[in-house]
Amino acid sequence: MSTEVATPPVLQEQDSGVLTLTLNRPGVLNAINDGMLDALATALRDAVSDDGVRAVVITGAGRAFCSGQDLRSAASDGELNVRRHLREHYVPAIHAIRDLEKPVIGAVNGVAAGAGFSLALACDLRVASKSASFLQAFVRIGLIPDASSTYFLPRLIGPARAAELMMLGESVEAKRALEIGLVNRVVADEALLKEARALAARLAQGPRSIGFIKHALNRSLNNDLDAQLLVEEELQDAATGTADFFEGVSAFLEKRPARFSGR
Ligand code: LHQ
Repeated sequence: MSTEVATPPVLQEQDSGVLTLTLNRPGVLNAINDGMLDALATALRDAVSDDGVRAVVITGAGRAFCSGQDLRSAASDGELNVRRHLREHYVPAIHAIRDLEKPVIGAVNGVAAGAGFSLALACDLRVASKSASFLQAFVRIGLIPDASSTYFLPRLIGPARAAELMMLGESVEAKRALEIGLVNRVVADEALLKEARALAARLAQGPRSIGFIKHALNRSLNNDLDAQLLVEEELQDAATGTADFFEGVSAFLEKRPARFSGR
C-alpha cells in the first residue's frame, strides 16, 4: 500500500469569512490541469452554501499566479479534444467564479499567462504585486485566447487595447496594468496576500447586497438600458427583503455603525 499523499492542486484556507484558494503547482508556475480546474470549481461551488465564506481570494503558490494550460500534459494527451476539454473543465471553473454571489479577488502574485490571465479576468477585483505581469500567451503558440479572455478583456480595457495584447502577446507589467484598468491595485510583493485578504475581509463584513451587485454587474455586460433597469428592479426588490437592509437602515437611524450578517 502506498503511503504517498497526492499534493492538492488547490489549497484552501478559511479565516474571518475569507476563503483563500491557492493554485498549487509551483514547479510549473501553477500550470493548469483538469484536477486544478475541477478542484477550483468544487471549492467555489461549496462556498455558495457556506455561510462562513463571504469573500474569496484566489492566488498562486510560489513565484507565479498561473502560467495557463499545462502544455506538457496537453501535448501528451495525444489527440486533444479541445472543445470537450474547454466545456468540461474550463467553462465550469469560470462559471463557478462568476456565479458565486460573493466577491472573488484575484491576488496576482507573479506572472498570469494564457488561461491563467483568463482566471484573473473572471475575478471581480484584481490586486497585483509590483512584480506581477500579464501575458496573453495564446498567440505565441498559435492559439486564440480562451477561458473567457475574449469576453472579459475587451470589456475591461476596451477592444483596441485588448486586440493589442491578444495579437502581439506582449507582457504587461503591473504598473501598466493599473494604468489601463486591468487591475484595481498594485502593492508591494511582500504585502500582496495581506492586502488582498484585508480587502476581502472588508467585503466579507459587507451586506448581502454585495452578492446582488455582482449579479447585476454580470448581467449589465450584455443588457441594454431597459433590460438592465428591470434587473435593478428585481435585485433591489430582493435587497429590500434582506436582514442586512433592515440593519443598514436601523444603524443609520440610530447613528451607529451597521453590523451586517450577510443575510
Ligand atoms: C510550464 C508552463 C505551462 C507546462 C511554465 N505548461 N509547464 C490551451 C490548450 C488547450 C486547451 C485549453 O486552453 C489552452 C489555454 C492556454 O492557457 S494556452 C497558453 C498556455 N501557456 C503558455 O503558453 C505560457 C507558457 N509559459 C511561458 O511562456 C513562461 O513559462 C512564462 C512567461 C509564464 C514564465 O517564464 P519564466 O519566468 O521564464 O519561467 P519558465 O519558462 O522557466 O518556467 C518555469 C518552469 O515552469 C519550466 O519548467 P522547468 O522544468 O524547465 O523548470 C516551464 O517549462 C514550466 N512551465 N509554464 N504552461
